[in-house]
Amino acid sequence: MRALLVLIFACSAFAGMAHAGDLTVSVRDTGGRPVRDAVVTVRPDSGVPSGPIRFSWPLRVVQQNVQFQPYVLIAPVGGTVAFPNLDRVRHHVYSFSRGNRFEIELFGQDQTRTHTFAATGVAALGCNIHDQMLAYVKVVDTPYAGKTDAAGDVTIAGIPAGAARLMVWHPQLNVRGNESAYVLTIGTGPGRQTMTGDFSARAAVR
Ligand SMILES: [Cu+2]
Repeated sequence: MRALLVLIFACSAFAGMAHAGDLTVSVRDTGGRPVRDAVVTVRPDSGVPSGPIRFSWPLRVVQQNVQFQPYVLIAPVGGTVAFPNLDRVRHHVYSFSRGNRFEIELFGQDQTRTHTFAATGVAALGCNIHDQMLAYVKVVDTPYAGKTDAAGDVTIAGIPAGAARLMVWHPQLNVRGNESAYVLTIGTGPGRQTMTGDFSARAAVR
């Protein structure tokens, strides 16, 4: 009896997975060139799982060689991001972005500070000392999110099948809010979508 129950449970778990698809999104500029660091998010009409969102990448923006790394970080809403300083010089990290304003005053080599991002949206990061330092934290409320690689592609796995809303954000995407929305249907198995846009906008000025 016990074995039978386990089997039924295993079958229903498998059936659940069969109703999900992997979506690969290719982001290109109007010249057909790949666009890296575009944030792709998918929100199924059926909703997103409850509970905290966990991503496979570290929630961290390093300061090294007087630059932020990475240039774009995707963080879940409510997520705490670490800001380790690996430089010998001090940095003073800030964001004036609505909903995610914060300031981390001067901190030096091998020191780490953290900030918890309470609102969805974009936090443009700067440094009070070094004007050229610029990075973005895209705060999202869906686990179905990813960032395009150097080839302009990203694959988001395990999206529930059905109608969904796809968003593509990039600091230079020349549309309102630097973000475009699409409606699509997620099938079971692999799917592909190409998004072409004008990426000639100036990065956000603070
Ligand atoms: Cu700095």
